[in-house]
Amino acid sequence: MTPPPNPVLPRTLAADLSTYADRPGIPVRINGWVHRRRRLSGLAFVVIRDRSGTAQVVVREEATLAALDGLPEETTVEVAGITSTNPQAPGGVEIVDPQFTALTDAASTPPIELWRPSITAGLPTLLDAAPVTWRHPRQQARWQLAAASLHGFRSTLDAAGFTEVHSPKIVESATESGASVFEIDYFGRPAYLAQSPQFYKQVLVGVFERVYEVGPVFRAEPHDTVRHLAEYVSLDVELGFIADHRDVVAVLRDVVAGMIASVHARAGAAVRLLDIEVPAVPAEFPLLHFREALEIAGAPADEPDLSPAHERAVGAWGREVHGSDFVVVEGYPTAHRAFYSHPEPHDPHWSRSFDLIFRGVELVSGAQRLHRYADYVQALHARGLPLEPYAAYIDAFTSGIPPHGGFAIGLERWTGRLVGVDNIREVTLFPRDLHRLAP
Ligand code: AMO
Repeated sequence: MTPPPNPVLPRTLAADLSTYADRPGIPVRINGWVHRRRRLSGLAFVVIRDRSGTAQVVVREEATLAALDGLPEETTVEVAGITSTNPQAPGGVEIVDPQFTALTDAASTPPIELWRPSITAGLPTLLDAAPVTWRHPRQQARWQLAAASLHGFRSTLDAAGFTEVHSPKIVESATESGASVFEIDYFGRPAYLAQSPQFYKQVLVGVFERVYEVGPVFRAEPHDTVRHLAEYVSLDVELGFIADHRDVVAVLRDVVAGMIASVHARAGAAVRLLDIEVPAVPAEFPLLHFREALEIAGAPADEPDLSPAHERAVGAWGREVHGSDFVVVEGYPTAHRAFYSHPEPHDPHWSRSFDLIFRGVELVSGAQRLHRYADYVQALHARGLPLEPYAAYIDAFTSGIPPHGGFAIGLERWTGRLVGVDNIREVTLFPRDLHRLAP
């Protein structure tokens, strides 16, 4: 019979064992996963992993050595033992004279050896066994970068007078006309999974003036690409009383700077473990007109949009000419942006829209929006779109919505570029795509 978990000693986190460096001989309790067992003759080292890092436990007693056979890697355990100074151990302190208590049944063999410093398994293996493979310290570090970025996004906007909102994900019309939409059966009538919070964030400017939302959005992407998912996390921002889209770009710059600051402040260990280069954020993003971007990319002047190859060329230009990982391209052709985009008043062929290219990949789309009811009616009409599915949305523009604009950052693209992986599935906890619905 194993003794019951020891409730008397408070739990110590692995990372906090270092505080015992000058206090050997103190009883401590840690909880975690068996990360690795290493048997030598008459002795074993057991590495325990918890949310803070790893701790080394040294086993010498016969019965405990024998018990280790029943505690394979990934079993969760409680370990009560005594602190001992050892410069070789993580934090300079290890635990000796341990007593192990299994908190679960013996774990089955993980699909990858989580204790190895690097991961050699291919992406399908990582994704198929995601609940376990995310435990690898390098995988955890990737998500820690995303989590720190989310914190920076929120705290920057909170400090700038924005209100966090949540909008419905079951909606009655498509918002992003170019992208495919998932249709669902909503109590016997058709509805859709929201492609973005676009309409809601705009009408909420009429309430709060400045809003943001962090949430899932859905795109029925029929293509298998390394930068598209069927469900992703959209970081949406919308603000009122702007002069034009440049005011929105200025907020975007501060938001990105806040995300980077938070990565340094909250995910420094992840940055070091993954050895990534965290970008510097310039005081202003280098900015190109769409026409200039086409020229730089060597594309014909009548191209309607930037292809991935064009974006890479623009990204290379930003690095070479401005030493910046970020470039804003503004003034995309109005006809090829969403109907809610504001045209340039003096030359309506071009729009007051923009994209942010981060390390050669489109990370953000944004724009000044139309804010007058009559302009919406005209824009929908010009595109041959019916008014009726948009009625609930555009009616709001009869009730005083100020000139406004906003943007959306794709979280997975952000983390992917930060870490330097080509496929955004590598930084998505449980990706959804054409082929994947589980885990
Ligand atoms: P857009 O459709 O360009 O704009 O999306 C904004 C950003 O979201 C990311 N993104 C994706 N990430 C993963 N998989 C996808 N299928 C996918 N599609 C888009 C990209 C992209 O730049 N309503 C507008 C935003 C706005 O104007 O405020 C919109 O959704 O990083």
